[in-house]
Amino acid sequence: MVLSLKITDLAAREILDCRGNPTVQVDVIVDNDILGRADVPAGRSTGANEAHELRDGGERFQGMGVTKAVENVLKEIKPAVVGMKVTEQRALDQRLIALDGTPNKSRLGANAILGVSLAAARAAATALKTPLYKYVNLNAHVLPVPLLNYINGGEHASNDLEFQEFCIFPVGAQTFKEALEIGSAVYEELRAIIIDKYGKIAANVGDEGGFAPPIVKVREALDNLVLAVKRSGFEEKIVYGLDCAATHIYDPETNKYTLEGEELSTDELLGFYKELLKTYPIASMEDPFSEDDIDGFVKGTQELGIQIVGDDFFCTDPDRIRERAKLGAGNALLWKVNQIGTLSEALDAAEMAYRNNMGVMVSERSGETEDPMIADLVVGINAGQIKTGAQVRSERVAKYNRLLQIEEELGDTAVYAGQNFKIPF
Ligand code: 2PG
Ligand code: MG
Repeated sequence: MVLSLKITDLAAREILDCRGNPTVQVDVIVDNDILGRADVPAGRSTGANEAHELRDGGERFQGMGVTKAVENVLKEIKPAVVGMKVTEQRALDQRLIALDGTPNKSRLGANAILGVSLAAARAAATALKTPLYKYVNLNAHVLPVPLLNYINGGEHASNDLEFQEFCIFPVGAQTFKEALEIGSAVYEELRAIIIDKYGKIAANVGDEGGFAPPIVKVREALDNLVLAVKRSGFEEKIVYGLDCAATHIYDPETNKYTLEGEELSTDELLGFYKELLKTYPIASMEDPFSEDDIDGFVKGTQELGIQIVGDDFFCTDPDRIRERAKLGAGNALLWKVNQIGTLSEALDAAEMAYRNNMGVMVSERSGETEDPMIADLVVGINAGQIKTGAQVRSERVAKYNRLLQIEEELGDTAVYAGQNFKIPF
C-alpha cells in the first residue's frame, strides 16, 4: 500500500507523570492506522521564560489537571492539522504556533502543542519504518555521556541542600553501556556511605532518583560523592557536574544569592565556585547564576574555565541563545523541548548553540513519564551529553534502556562522546 503520510486523526488524554501529577499524552494517527504517541514532561524548578504550561486550576489534582490542554488538542488542534503531511514537521509546528497566536503558547498551552509536535515526529518515523533518531538525522551516531544525578537538593528534594543536582560524568568509559555500569557501582557505594553517615532513612531518594540526605553544605555533598567514586575504583574515569539552579536561590529584591546561611553577591558566588574548583574536578556547572544574571554568566564563562550550561538562562529559546551567546554568557545549552514547545524550535535552539561553539546537553524534566523520546533525540542531534537522573526510577531507566538499544543498533558506527562531550566530533 502506498502511504499518503497524512494525519488522519488525533487523540489526547490526561495521564500521570512520575510525581503523580497530570500531564498530556497525544496520539497522532497517520493513514488511519499508524500511531505516534508522545508524553509531555513537566519541570518543577522552572524558568520565568519557559513556554506556558496550561493547567486547569481548581481543586482537582491541586489545580494541576490538564483537561483544558487535552480539550485544546481535540477541539482546536485536531481540525487544524488533520490532512497535513506528518513528515512536514516544520510546517506542522508553524501551524501550531500560528493557531496559538501568543508569544509563549499560553492560549492553547505549550503542553498541548508539544504533545502534538512530538507525537507527529514519532508517527512519521514509524510510518517510514525508521528509528526516530535516524528520522531526525541520518548522521545520528553519538551516544551521550550520561550526567548521573546522584545527590538531589533544591526544589527536587525535601532537604536543605541549596544546589539542586550533584552529578557524575563517566567520561572515561569506552561505551554508553560501560558508563552505566560505572554509574551503578558509584551509586551503590554512595548508598552505603549515606546509610553509614546519616542512617538508613537518609537513603531515600529525591525526584530524580538521587539520594537526598540531610546535608546543607555543598562541600559535604561533593565529599560523599567523591568518596563513593574512590571506593568504586573508577576515579580515573569520572568528572563531576553540578546544577546549581541558582535562579531559585536568588532574591531579585536584594540582588543576592542565599547559600549556606549567607547572602552572596554575584562576585562572591563566583569566588565560592573558584574555591570549589580548586578541590573538585568539576567539569560542568549548570545555571551557576540566576536566569537574568548575564554579568554572572559572562564572568563565570571567562573565569571558571569549565562548561557553563544555561538552563533557565537560555530556556531552549533560539533568540535568547543568539543574544546571550554574543556576549559570551555561557558555553553550553541545556536542551529541554518543553521549554520552547515544538520540536522544530528546539532543533533550531540546538543549531543556534552549535553555531556559537556551544555544547548541548539534552535534559529530562523532573516530572517525566516512561516515554523515552529524549533518548532518540539526544542521539538524533549528536549532542554528546544527556541529563536524565539516576538509573533507579523507571521514568529515568526508560531513557537509559532506549540508549542501550540505540547503541546496539548503531553497532560499529556508534561513538561514545566520552571526554569530548562538549564537541563530540
Ligand atoms: C533542571 C531540571 C531537570 P526541572 O533544573 O535542570 O533536572 O529540573 O525539570 O524541575 O526544571
Ligand atoms: Mg537546571
